[in-house]
Amino acid sequence: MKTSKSPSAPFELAPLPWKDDALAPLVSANTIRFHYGKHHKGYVDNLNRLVAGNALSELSLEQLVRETANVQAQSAIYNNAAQAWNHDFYWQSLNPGRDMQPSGALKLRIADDFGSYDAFKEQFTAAAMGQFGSGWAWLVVDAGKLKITRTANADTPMAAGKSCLLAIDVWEHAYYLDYQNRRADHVAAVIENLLHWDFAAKQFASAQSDERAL
Ligand code: MN3
Repeated sequence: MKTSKSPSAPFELAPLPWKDDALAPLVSANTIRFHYGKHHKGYVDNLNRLVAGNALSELSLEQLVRETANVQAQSAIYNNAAQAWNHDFYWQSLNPGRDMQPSGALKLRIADDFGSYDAFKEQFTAAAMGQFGSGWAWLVVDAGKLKITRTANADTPMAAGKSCLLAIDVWEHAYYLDYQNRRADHVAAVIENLLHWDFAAKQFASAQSDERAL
């Protein structure tokens, strides 16, 4: 956790958790270089410009997203802050090791809340495919249960207090260089091969301890 912020750039572009070719060929290094180096960086740079000299720059990124959600006058700050947070989260949701599967407590809860791992994958795919235009598909904990949800544009379940476990970016910039318009092929590649179940398990454990603390 940072304790002091740079006045000109209070929000930082966190490094990727793996090398830019780590997900290739399913997600190419070229896609990652544009997606992280141009799109994600663009959101962080815009955000820093928008909050320069503003008390909002003192907040953590998560606090800033929650503070500006649904505030019309701050929609530009919200959109860039939420996209900065969503992308940080998304990179961690992806795992260069292939074919990781849910395990332990999370595996049991997937069976309880979705019926089976296959049913979970079907619902996650349907959410990613059913998002019209730009947005995100999510695995979240909502009122103690695992749920699949989707959000449009920059919106994020985190703003509404839900605990996120995994995200899939379905903006075209996430897949167009590799798959052109074939979102289904990209989504299948991510869900079958790239989901970071150890990260999801860590998020799940922390969501449960947050709930016990309530
Ligand atoms: Mn994106």
